[in-house]
Amino acid sequence: MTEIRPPEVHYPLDRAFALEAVRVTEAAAIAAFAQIGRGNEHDADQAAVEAMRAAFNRLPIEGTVVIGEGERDEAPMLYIGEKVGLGGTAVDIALDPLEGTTLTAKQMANALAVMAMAEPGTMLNAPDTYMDKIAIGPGFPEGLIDLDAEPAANIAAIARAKGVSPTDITALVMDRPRHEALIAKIRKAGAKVKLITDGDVAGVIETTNPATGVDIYMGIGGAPEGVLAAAALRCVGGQMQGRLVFRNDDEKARAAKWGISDLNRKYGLMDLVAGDVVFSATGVTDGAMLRGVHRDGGEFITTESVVMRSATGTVRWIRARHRRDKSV
Ligand code: VTB
Repeated sequence: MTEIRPPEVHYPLDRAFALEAVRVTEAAAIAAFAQIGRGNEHDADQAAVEAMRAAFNRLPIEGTVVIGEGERDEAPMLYIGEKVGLGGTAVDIALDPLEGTTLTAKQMANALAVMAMAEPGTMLNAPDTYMDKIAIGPGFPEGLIDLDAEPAANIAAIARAKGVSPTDITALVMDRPRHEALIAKIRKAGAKVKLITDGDVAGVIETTNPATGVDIYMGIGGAPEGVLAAAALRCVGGQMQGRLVFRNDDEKARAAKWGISDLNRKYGLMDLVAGDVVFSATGVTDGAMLRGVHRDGGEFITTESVVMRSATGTVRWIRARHRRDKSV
């Protein structure tokens, strides 16, 4: 007699946790809400970190933080290597409970709570250094842009691919003295520059949304933020390259500690996040992509989040109404 077996069930982790993921970033964003506009970056960050950690610890995962708040000796919570969750499916986690602490403290646009969960061992264990990044949204021929090409060449390539003039192209760059030459080159190439003060995870994601008018992200931001942005692009589509930038030998030693041997390596999107991944972001302050946390009426708090899966490319926007008198 043939044995009857149930069909093999392949239930990938990012499918199982796509809707759980949003609770984690919602919790961090709601906790940061009370700190919006209060000029206190430390308290804003701490509130988000504590809430995010508590939310992770309610999930049936065996999570390992690979991109976190810092190394164990400098971050009391959600440090790199910390284990979170109730136990269950093994996942690696990249997180930034408050991407834009200054934006939150000053009540400026685009602060987010973000995190990505991926199959173990598939996200770059980026040290807390800088990363030179270039990114574009989906729909372009593979290999269109190159981190090592001149800005004018990248701008010309994207203009050609879009069938427009370089003068119609907008590049998003962080407003930093280190980008003076880059900004000048972009403008010389004819393109416009949109400057942001912080929050380059949201900045990279802007390239994927035609409504923002941003065609390309360029410049040096945080390396951990680079991995988080890559997780989003893996889901929504797009191209990205990055290379770690070190300011001193101590930073190089940190990279070595996380197993990076080629310090000059140019990472492609799949090198930054190789496995199936789920990415979730909740708006803290109102922004280009997401509305921030608001208190609508006396007892409700509203949040807006986006959750994406790389396996299917599904992008879900989730607007939630939370009762203030009940826990998240
Ligand atoms: C960025 C940005 C962050 O740090 O990666 C940036 O996304 C890089 O560092 O929001 P510098 O501030 O030194 O340029 C933030 O602005 C702050 O963490």
